[in-house]
Amino acid sequence: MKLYYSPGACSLSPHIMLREAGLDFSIVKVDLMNKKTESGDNFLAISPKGQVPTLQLDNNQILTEVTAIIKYIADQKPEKNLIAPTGTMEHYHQIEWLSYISSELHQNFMPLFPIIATPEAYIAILMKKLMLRLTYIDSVLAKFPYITGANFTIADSYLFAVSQWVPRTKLDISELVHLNAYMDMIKQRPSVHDALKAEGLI
Ligand SMILES: N[C@@H](CCC(=O)N[C@@H](CS)C(=O)NCC(=O)O)C(=O)O
Repeated sequence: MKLYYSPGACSLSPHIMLREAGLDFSIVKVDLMNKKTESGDNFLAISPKGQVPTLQLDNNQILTEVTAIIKYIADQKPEKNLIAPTGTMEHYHQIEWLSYISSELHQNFMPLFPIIATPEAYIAILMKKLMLRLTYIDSVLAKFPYITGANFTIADSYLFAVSQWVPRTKLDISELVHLNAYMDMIKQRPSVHDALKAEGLI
C-alpha cells in the first residue's frame, strides 16, 4: 500500500494507523500547493480530489477520506482491536467520535492556518467553537485514558493528528490539562514516534 501524505497534515492519522496495524506500506510526500508528488508526478492524476490522505491499495484502487482510510486499515487486522467489532455499541460510539473529530475539529481548524487568508472576525468565531469542542474533549479525557474509553482506537490517531495543530494557531489550551497529558502520552507510542520521525517532524 502507498500512503500519500503531507508532513503534519491529517494524513498523520492513517500513517500512525498503518504502523499500529503492522501493515506493509510506503509513504509518498505531496506538495499540496502545486499538487505534485515528491517525484514530480501530477497528484491530481492519482487522486482527483487533490487531497491527502490518499491510500493506494495493492490492486491500485484509491481510497480517500481520513475516516474511511483508518477504518479500512483497522479492518485489515481485526486482531489488533483498533476498532470495536461492527454491530457492537462500542463500534457506533467510535464512529460517533470519528464524525465529531472530522466535522467539529478537522474542518474548523483548517481556516486558521496562515496560508489561508481567513477574515479575522471568522477566525474569532472558529477559535471560540474549537475551544468549546476541545474543552468537551478535555472533560472526556478526565474520565478515560483514550477518547473512546479504555483502549487506543483509530479515533485516537485522528484526534492526535488534528490536536497537534494547536501550536500552529493562537488557541491557548494550557488549562486543558487532560488533553495535554493525553497528547504527551500518545506521542510516546512507538507508532506515533516513528510516524512523526518519518514525516520529518521530530
Ligand atoms: N475530507 C477530507 C479532508 C482532507 C484534508 O483536509 N486534507 C488537507 C490536508 S489536512 C489537504 O489535502 N489540503 C489540500 C487541499 O484541500 O487542497 C478527509 O477527511 O480526508
